[in-house]
Amino acid sequence: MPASISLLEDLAANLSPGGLLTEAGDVAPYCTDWRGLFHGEACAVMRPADTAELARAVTICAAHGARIVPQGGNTGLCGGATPPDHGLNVVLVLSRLNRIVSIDPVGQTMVVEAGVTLAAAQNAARDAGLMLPLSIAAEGTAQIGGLIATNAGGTRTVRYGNMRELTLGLEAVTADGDVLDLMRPLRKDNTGYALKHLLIGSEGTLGIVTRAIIQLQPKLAHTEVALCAVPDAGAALDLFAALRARDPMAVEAFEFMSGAGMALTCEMIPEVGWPLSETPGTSDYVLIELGTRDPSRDLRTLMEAVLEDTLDRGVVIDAVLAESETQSQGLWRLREEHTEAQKRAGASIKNDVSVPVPAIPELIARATAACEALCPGIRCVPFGHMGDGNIHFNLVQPADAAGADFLALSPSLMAAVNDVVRALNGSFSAEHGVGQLKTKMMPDWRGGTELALMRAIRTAFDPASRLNPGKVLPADPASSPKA
Ligand code: 2HG
Ligand code: ZN
Repeated sequence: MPASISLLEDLAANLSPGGLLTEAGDVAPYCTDWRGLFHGEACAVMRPADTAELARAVTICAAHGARIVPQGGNTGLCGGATPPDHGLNVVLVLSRLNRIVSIDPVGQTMVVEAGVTLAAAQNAARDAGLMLPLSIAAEGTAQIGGLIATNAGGTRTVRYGNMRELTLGLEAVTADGDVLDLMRPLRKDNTGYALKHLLIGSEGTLGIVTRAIIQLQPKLAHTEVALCAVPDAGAALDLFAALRARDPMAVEAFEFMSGAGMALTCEMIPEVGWPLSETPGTSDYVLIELGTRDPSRDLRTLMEAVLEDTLDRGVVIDAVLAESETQSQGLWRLREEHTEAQKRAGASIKNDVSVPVPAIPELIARATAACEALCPGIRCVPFGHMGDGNIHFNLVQPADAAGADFLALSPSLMAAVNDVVRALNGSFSAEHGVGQLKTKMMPDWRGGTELALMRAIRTAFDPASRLNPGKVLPADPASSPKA
């Protein structure tokens, strides 16, 4: 829908220089997602410089009936930051809200604006002798506001929790342009409903996160990183149990990678290097990071003891321990490049699912069999956060198939995986959110009272559904369609 001149004039008059993009060529990059799967339309991109300016812009959009699509680093995988392909949409980019406001070394907290990248926030914490314990592959681009809006997880959730657990307070702008100040740096605050927790993970449908107080941790004194070859996912689970039995607090990350995923990563991105003697893909793999804050603690002995025991029992086939920071990074790269490698291999379907941790081997076995039956030649690449029960059960097109033909199978392949997930008491979206990719699945998985309450909450925050329209909740058949 074309924007009325007065909307753009009002926005231009209220945003500081460089704060409004209206040329089609400037707007276009903000109307598609990182994977190029979703495409939408917007009449403009707003880039406010601070909360006050952002709130003014939101008020103007409300007055003109324009819908707002907040966008952080645009690294999401469910189309949550891409505007719809119809209606009067404005993309709201937060990258100019990029200040690290303060760090409290005693409370070990950081006040940060929403547009700061995760890497910049991590570096600032590190410079202060602290640690921001959230790690994701896209941390150089992903922004704090988006991470809160999607309740991001990543590779350290097993030890520190998701973004929800790290967010002490936040500030958000509501659909009407009011500033909701929840910036309370408190670990204890039982004063009514926890609005902060409603906003976290709401994917920009309840408010736009503009600032936050993040709980930091003391810096690690040292870490040990190992890559292990294991016969299968069951053995990986056994290894996880063995590590946790020795010291649950030492496990900073425990990441599973199937042989197929590792082989694909080494094939698509050969510069990752391969540290084991076996050919990549011969077995499954686990990346372990142990960490301690005690400089005198000998983690190497702990790691070696667990590996010795599991090698003896045939739970681990082979292992390599990093001897330097560079080698640690090299081993991590084998894990972090999985997503990029799958992108390069052609069309892929993402199933970001979770099940109770002990059910992971069964999930992988049953879902693999179901997908192979539906699509011979399909490449199942389950990998991810085994310690959290969160597996990215991704599906890559057969090498000789057309991408479009493969994507046409998406509904049946996703249903096959999700049938297994449901049977195992899991979730169809563990980490990446619902976005626009999975709204249709909500009635089936979160129906009845749960969905009705979610709709009521959405209406309470944003009665006209103007914040991030078409995300999280499917259109309500009971109400008339909105603009
Ligand atoms: C990761 O764990 C991300 O690396 C992306 O959540 C996973 O590509 C994916 O599906
Ligand atoms: Zn993940």
